[in-house]
Amino acid sequence: MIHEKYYELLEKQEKLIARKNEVNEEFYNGVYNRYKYPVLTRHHIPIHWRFDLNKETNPHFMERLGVNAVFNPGAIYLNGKYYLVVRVEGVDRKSFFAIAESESGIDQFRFIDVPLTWEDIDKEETNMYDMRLVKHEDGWIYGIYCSESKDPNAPHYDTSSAVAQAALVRTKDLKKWERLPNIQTPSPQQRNVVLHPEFVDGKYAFYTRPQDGFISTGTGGGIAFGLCDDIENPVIKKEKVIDERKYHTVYEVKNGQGPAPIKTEKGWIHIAHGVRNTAAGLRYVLYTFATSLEDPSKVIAKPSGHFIAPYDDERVGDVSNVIFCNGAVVNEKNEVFIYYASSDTRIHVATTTVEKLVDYTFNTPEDPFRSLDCAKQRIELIERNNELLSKHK
Ligand code: M1P
Repeated sequence: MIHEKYYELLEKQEKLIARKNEVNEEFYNGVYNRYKYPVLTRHHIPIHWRFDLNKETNPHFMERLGVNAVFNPGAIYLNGKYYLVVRVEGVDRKSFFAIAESESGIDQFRFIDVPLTWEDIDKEETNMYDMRLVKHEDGWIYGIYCSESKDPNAPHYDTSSAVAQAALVRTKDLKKWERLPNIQTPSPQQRNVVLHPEFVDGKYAFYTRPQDGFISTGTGGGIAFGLCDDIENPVIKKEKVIDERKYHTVYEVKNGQGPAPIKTEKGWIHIAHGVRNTAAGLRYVLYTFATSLEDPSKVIAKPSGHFIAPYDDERVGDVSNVIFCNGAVVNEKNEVFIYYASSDTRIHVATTTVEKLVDYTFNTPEDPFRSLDCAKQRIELIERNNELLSKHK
C-alpha cells in the first residue's frame, strides 16, 4: 500500500515543477537575462527516488536516500527540447548523473527515467561529476566528466587526498551510454576537460586543465588544448596552455573551460570559470573569450573581468561564492541558454543571443591589468559619453 504522505508531497512538487519562470527585472546589464527562480533544486528530485513509498516498510514515510544538492549540469538541445545531465549529490556526498528535460529551457524541468549508469570499468572511481555534453561532428554525443578516486600514493592516515581524471562516455539517444577509457594526458590530474565539437586537423580536439594537485593546480593550470587520434583509446600527447592564469585577475588562482565552445561567424565563444582567493575563501566567477575559427587554440578576444558572478541569494550555499558552468545550448533561433550553478547547491539559467555574446566578447574592453590604466580606460568612456551628452542637451 502506498503511503498517503506521498500524494501530499507529489502535489506540492508538481506545483513547483509547473511554476513559470520570469526574467528578473531588477537585474540589467544588456548582456543576458537572469531569472527569478532557479531551474532546478533538490526539491525537483522525484519523490520515488528518495522515499520508499510502501506504507508497510516505511510507516513514518522517512526519506531513505536523501539528496543534498543538484548542480553543474551538462546541457544539450535535441529535437526541440532542452536536456540537462545534472550532477545530483546524495546526502552521502557521492554525486551521480540524472537527466532533466524541459520544453522551454527556462522552466518546468523534470527529471526523467532513472539515474545514469554504464559499464563499471574503473573500480577505484569513487565520485563522478561535472559532465560536459558535446554533440560531435562524428555523430556521437560525448560526455566528459571528472572521475575522482582516492590517491593511491597518500599515506594511510591521509583519507582526503584524491586524484581527478577525465572520464569519457558516449551515447546516441541519452539513454544507452558506452563507457570509453579515461583520457590520458601528460598531467598527473585533470578536471574541466571538454571536447571540441569539430575535428581539428582531422583529429579529436580537447580543452584540458593540467594540474598536479587535486584542489590546487600547482605548477599546472590554465586552459590547455590538445589533439587525440583515437577517441576509443583517448591519449593526448601534448597540452598547450592557451589561456593562462594571471596575477590580479578573476582567474588568478585557477580557471577551466566550461561547456564546449559556441561557433559564431566571428570565432568560437568560450565560457570559462575563473577562481581567485579572498579572505572568505575561493571565489568562482564566469568569464568569456573567443578563439579563431581557423585555429581554435588561438585566443582572439578576451573581455576584462567577470561575465557572471554570484548575485544575491546565489552567493550562499554548500560552497559559497561560487558560480560554475559546464552546460550551455543554442537553439534554432540563435538564442543561448547558459546553465550555471550557484554555490554548488542549485541550477539557474541565463539567456542571451549569439549576437549579444559576440558583441560582449569582442567589444568589451580587455583587462589593462593595472589600476591606473583601468581608471584611464574608464575616463575615456566617460569623456566620450560627456561629449555625446553635451551635443544632445
Ligand atoms: O566548488 C567549486 C567547484 O570546484 C571545482 O572546480 P575546479 O576544478 O575549477 O576547482 C569542481 O569540483 C566543481 O565541481 C565545483 O563546483
